[in-house]
Amino acid sequence: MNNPICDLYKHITAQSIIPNNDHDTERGLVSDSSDDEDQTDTWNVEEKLDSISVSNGEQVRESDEELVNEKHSGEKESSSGEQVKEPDEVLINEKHSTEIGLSSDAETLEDEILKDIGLGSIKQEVLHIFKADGPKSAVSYLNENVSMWKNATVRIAVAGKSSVGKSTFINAIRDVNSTDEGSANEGDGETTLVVQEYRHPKNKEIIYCDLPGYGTVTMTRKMFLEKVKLLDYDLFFIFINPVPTEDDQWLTEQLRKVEKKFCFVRAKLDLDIKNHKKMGIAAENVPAEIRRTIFDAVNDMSPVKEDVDIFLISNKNFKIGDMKKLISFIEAKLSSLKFDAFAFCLSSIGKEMIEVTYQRLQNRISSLALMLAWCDYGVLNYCAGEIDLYYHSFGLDSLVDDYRLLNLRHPFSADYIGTLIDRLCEDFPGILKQVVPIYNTVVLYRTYKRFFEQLLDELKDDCCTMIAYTIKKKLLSEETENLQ
Ligand SMILES: Nc1nc2c(ncn2[C@@H]2O[C@H](COP(=O)(O)OP(=O)(O)OP(=O)(O)O)[C@@H](O)[C@H]2O)c(=O)[nH]1
Ligand SMILES: [Mg+2]
Repeated sequence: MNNPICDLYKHITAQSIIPNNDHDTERGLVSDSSDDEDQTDTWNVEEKLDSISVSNGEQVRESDEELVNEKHSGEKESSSGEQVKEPDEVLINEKHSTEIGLSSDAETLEDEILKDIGLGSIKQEVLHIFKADGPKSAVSYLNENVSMWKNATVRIAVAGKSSVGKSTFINAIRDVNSTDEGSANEGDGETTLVVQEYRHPKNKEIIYCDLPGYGTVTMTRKMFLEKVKLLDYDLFFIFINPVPTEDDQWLTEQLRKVEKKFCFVRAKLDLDIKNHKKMGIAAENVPAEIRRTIFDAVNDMSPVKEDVDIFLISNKNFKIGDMKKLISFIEAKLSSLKFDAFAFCLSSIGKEMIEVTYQRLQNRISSLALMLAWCDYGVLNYCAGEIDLYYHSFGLDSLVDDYRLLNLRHPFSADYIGTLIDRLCEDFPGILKQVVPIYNTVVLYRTYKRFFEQLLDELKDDCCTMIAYTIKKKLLSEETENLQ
């Protein structure tokens, strides 16, 4: 059977093997970071992989005995709650299984696939393709499954009258400051007559479109419909304040006609809470009151009493109000593919959003691991690409100087990603001495899964540390500005 060990083997022989003495699991996948190296390199997969193929060193393990005696810490629970075997233990079991032959591999793999909830609805399909057309076809299918989000375009229309917070929202959700290049002008009160597109800095295919105002002399409803092609958008956020206008209501009718999803968004909740506090009304009662006022207005205007989704948020602080619910609404309305692309750009806007990004990345691991286990070439490229995606999605690839202060587990640099890949290679011990003639697919599958699950958990922790630090730094600079 073909397997990626050929690639890993090439990689191992090309690198001098890092002594294994300190690779305990307390600090995670890699226990130490090389402080002297330039950690600010821009990561380039091709470059790194080129550097991997430079040959030197040939330190190998001495004996089978050494392999079996190697330190391991017994069974371990993966983030999905499943019991995962340590590689050495798996290896020993597999060694036994190679003595009795590899015929059980296919059966064990089938069991493994069927019980893996991470594969979701595709498990039957994958098995069918594997059995009918072999591992190559299964790899193509899985590759498409994990890569398709890259082709997704998400267009979110942001509509509403002037000063309701559209531009501020478009900046905040993209983690763009009002002074940054590509930011939407906040508070200028200039009504735009064209659709203005704002692309996400992390993924240019996530596009927020600031729609022109409607129902004015310069932009009649008819002109609006000519200019704005409603079918071009995945979702519509209609910003309102304090309640929807008749023009907003008219827009919802147009959207219903063409079966486009929309919701009302009411920003500035922070201001409402502040103002109500001054009047002696408890903060926790404010959202319910605002919501009731909006529902009353909607019901008065609309002859058809339909449920409408309303989200109360603060563009100045996404922790306040319904931002998480708004994200769940987006998840429910977008295809899974599009939501992946959307979620991979979310983590930088707050700790609550990190979880969304994390979940979507975690959902990929089973498909990825199975693909790698069946893959017979390009494994290192896939692994590097996945690691790169984690760093990028968690915003950990743009750290410049500050990370040194944060003591992150996996500080970003091209060299460091090479070290992570080295560690993955070390998860296949004994290969150089051919203690095990061949790794079976189940071992590979479990090992890849465990590696990516652990790395993802640790990078999520790094992301939380970084976001907490960024928020603290921002608050400090605001305080300093206020004092001046
Ligand atoms: N406190 C607070 N202020 C907000 C919030 N959202 C927007 N603002 C402020 O409200 C003002 C108007 O916001 P914009 O985002 O420019 O409004 P807009 O809907 O884009 O307005 P036009 O471009 O004129 O259509 C700005 O001064 C913002 O700083 C919010 O959630 N909280
Ligand atoms: Mg604006």
